[in-house]
Amino acid sequence: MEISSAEFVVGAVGLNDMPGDGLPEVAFAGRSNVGKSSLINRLAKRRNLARTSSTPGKTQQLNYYRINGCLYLVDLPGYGFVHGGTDLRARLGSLTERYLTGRDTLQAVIQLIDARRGPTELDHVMVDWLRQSQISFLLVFTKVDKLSRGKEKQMLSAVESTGELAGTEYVTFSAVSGRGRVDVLKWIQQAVQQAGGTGH
Ligand SMILES: Nc1nc2c(ncn2[C@@H]2O[C@H](COP(=O)(O)OP(=O)(O)OP(=O)(O)O)[C@@H](O)[C@H]2O)c(=O)[nH]1
Ligand SMILES: [Mg+2]
Repeated sequence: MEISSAEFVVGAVGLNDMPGDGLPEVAFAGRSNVGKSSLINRLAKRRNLARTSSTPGKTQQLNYYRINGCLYLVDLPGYGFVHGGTDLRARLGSLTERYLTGRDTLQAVIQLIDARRGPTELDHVMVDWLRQSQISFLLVFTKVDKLSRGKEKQMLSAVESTGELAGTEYVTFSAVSGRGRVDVLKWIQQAVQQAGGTGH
């Protein structure tokens, strides 16, 4: 899949703001500052489609981007920074939680993890929850340009060996070099096709 058109549609602050046209949606989840907006920009080859910031917690609404007129990429608010509390629900924010549990058109989730830190406790909670909810998901390890190949291997083999995330599909990605971009796009296309859309 190649992205030929990408446009911002709405920054949803409530369920009623979300599009009602039934197009399939792929959502981007992960802690604040992990690189969700940067990934969307890189996929679309657009520098400023999604707003990025070095200040964590910048994206506080669900930002919808229509891709090729046939699907939405949804940039979710980052978790773990602005929202306090101990449970996932509280830390995700209630709108995101309601979106993830109740949105019929949500087809798949791209779960971002900072490659330098590896998965956090909350990342594990998210993945457990995605599995339980039977939502198809892809792990994307971001900012791999900031890691030596050796450190990267170490992190990935730790992930592979520690049970919970072993065997999970993943892509290593850099918004700086574009590494992993094609693989993420392929995965999105597949996810949308399985859902009955075309991705073209
Ligand atoms: N070196 C490097 N920096 C990155 C990469 N991806 C994102 N960044 C930087 O990390 C910071 C946060 O990126 P964003 O894309 O805004 O992160 P976000 O997940 O959308 O953050 P919130 O909207 O706050 O949840 C920015 O300064 C980006 O330039 C990457 O792959 N490599
Ligand atoms: Mg963002």
